[in-house]
Amino acid sequence: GGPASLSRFRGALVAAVLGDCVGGEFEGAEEVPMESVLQHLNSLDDETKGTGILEYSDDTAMARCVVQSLLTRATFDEQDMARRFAKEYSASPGRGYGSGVIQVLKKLSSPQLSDVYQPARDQFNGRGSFGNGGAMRAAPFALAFPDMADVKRYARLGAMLTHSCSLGYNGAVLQALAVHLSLQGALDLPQQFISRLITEMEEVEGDEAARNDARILKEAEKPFCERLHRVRELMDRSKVSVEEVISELGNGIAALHSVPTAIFCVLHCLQPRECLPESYGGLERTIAYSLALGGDTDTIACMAGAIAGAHYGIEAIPQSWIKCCEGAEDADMNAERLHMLYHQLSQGG
Ligand code: F2R
Ligand code: MG
Ligand code: MG
Repeated sequence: GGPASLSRFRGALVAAVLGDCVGGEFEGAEEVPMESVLQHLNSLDDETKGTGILEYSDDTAMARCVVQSLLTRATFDEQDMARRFAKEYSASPGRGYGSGVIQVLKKLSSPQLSDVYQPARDQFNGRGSFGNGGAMRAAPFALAFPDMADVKRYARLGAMLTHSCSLGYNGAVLQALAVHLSLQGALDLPQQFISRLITEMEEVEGDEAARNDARILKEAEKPFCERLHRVRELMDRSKVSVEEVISELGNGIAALHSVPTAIFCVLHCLQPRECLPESYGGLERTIAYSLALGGDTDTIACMAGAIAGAHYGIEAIPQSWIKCCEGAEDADMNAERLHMLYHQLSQGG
């Protein structure tokens, strides 16, 4: 489809859920042979194997809250979103949440709470979380707001409800920007896509809070920009091993060690790769490759899935995968509603 087509919205939201559901199998594994990934993905096609339904984790649980809040309020409403996070956690606490964020979600359910951003600020002795929990649920901001300034502003605020460290919330901004650009068809020109992201993140990481956090945590002056430069370098190499990707970009639970990695997965899989079946299209390649990196596989595949899904559209996603994943059909329906909201807002509504 053309820029911001319904197919791209559906692809983004559905592939994010698939990445989370199929990635859960390998989350935390140090090494994941591609053979095991392909076996896992093949089992989704084989009804006789009775894979059953793969459940979604915190990544999708929180993204669903973001979606419902944006659709109900038709804008960003921090009180409403915070309430939904807290309610969702208390209804289903066993979705594999990060060990720190649980404290925030419990505090958010208190009726006495006056500032919904305060619990996040109290995390990690006042430093705030740099985990990827803000980024893993950032895609819906790009699907609701057509204006890039809104995408940046609201992805940041939405993440700050749980992640007050700039290395956490700027990961969410980067992820939302990647989905925003992909929706416009920007992945047709991969070099320009990465340059655009670097230019935007130069500005985002230029603020004082970000510079301060980077200095305290002994990271590069603009950590996400530095990682995006590494992504560009890896893209230019004729051959890249999984080990090199992990050592240059990471595969961990920090936003800095997973959002640029997810972006790399999408870019690397725009073309067929020797290690992946020829029968796979780009979306299937992206998900499979994300899982083969090991580490935080559900979250990296979820974020890569959202960016890739916005590029390839819903038609690229195997029906058998959709049928196996909890929440995928809901995501498809919600994508249609977000598409309507996006186009209403783009007409000034
Ligand atoms: N939690 C997991 N996976 C662990 C295994 C779960 C297992 N399947 C189960 O069911 O038990 N996955 C999910 O967590 C990630 C998102 O985490 P989020 O929301 O960012 O949480 P949190 O707690 O804020 O941060 C995660 C960890 O990062 C470290 N950390 C963060 N900020 C820190 C700081 N300022 N100083 C020191 N450490 C910091 C801590 O270890 C946090 O616990 C996703 O992968 C999602 O899938
Ligand atoms: Mg998870
Ligand atoms: Mg994870």
